[in-house]
Amino acid sequence: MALEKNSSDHSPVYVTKPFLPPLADVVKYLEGVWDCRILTNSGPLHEQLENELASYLGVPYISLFANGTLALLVALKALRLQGEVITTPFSFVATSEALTWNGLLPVFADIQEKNFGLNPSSIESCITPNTSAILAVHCYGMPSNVHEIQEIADNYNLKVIYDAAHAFGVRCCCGSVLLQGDLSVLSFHATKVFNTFEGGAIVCADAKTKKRIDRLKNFGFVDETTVAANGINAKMNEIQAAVGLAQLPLMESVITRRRQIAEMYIELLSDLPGLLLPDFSEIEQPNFSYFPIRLIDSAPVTREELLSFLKRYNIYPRRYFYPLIPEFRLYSAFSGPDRLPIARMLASQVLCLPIYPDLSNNELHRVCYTIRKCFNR
Ligand code: T4K
Repeated sequence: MALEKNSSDHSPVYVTKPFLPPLADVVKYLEGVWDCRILTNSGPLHEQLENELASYLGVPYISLFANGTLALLVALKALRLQGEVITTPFSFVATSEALTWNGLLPVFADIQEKNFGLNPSSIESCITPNTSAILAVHCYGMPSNVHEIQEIADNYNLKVIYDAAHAFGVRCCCGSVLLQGDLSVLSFHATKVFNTFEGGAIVCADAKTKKRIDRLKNFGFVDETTVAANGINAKMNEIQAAVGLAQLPLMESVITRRRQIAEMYIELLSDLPGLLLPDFSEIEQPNFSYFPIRLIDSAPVTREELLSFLKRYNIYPRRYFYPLIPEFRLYSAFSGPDRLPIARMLASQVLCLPIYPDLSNNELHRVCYTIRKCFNR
């Protein structure tokens, strides 16, 4: 593919732009809401979206939430965890915040270059008698080392929770990646592959667990007069569900367009020295939620130099995830980044390039042309 220089367009290109279904499709659902006046508390659209998502994702049970962070909070609560939880330093801060809000101690293990996920041997070295669980992230939608992690969990009697905020629709060798571990948590935030403006979900394997999760997200109510657990209000409302229902039928085309963009980036950037591109080839069904490139030592420019250069041309990639969570002052007491060499290296190298269905080929060429210009190529 020949790289086209498009100098006439200077409009901003952000790391992502939310996908939206046709407004008329959302309005059709909203007319029903206006008629029946059930706005929230497990209304008909909420129930319909749960059913349609379970079937689309190929999972047995799913509970919808107001956002992914509340879903994470409730997932950890539902498992009645205590003490220490081994987790990744290389994630959005919400992953650790969900632990500390539950009174749990995050213990940061190192990650690996291959999939940006927790390194099983580093997990093992962090286990103490107080460890109750592993909270791993399928970073950028790349499946974690699910078999090794489960083996460790089984050996030490630990629960496994996957923060699958980036992993909507991803399938690994054993089917949906959301079936791994005890619970998986999704985010449907505006910036995600599938969005309900704000939103999230917990995937679980059995009806009893779903019931517990559903009670926890509704203040712990069992019935009108009984509160059985220290719950919270984390329910998804009917407007969010309407957006989700209108969007779900379009997901195949959304992911296909994301794939095309990823393939074009690979074609247009793969010859640049010191620039490593993400490898989706071993993932059964990737979702291309992010496009993380890495600038290693042999690149002619640093990550920061490339970032400033692109910004001058109105292109705004993001350093997901920099700084590492334990480098935030709030978390520095938990564990020093000195025992996290790979995480620290990756946090200094990664730049997530714009990837979203509405990114035009012209915009993509502009991004690649500007990167090449910064590389003097
Ligand atoms: N676990 C993981 C691993 C996560 O990545 C996240 C969220 C969570 C848990 C928590 O899930 P939620 O509670 O959020 O459901 C964004 C998102 O706010 C956050 O959801 C996401 N991870 C994180 C990786 O990225 P920011 O601070 O980068 O967002 P922001 O506002 O700078 O948006 C990025 C770009 O997207 C903007 O430059 C423009 C574009 N944008 C954004 C929004 C919100 C739009 O065009 N329209 C919009 O409405 O955190």
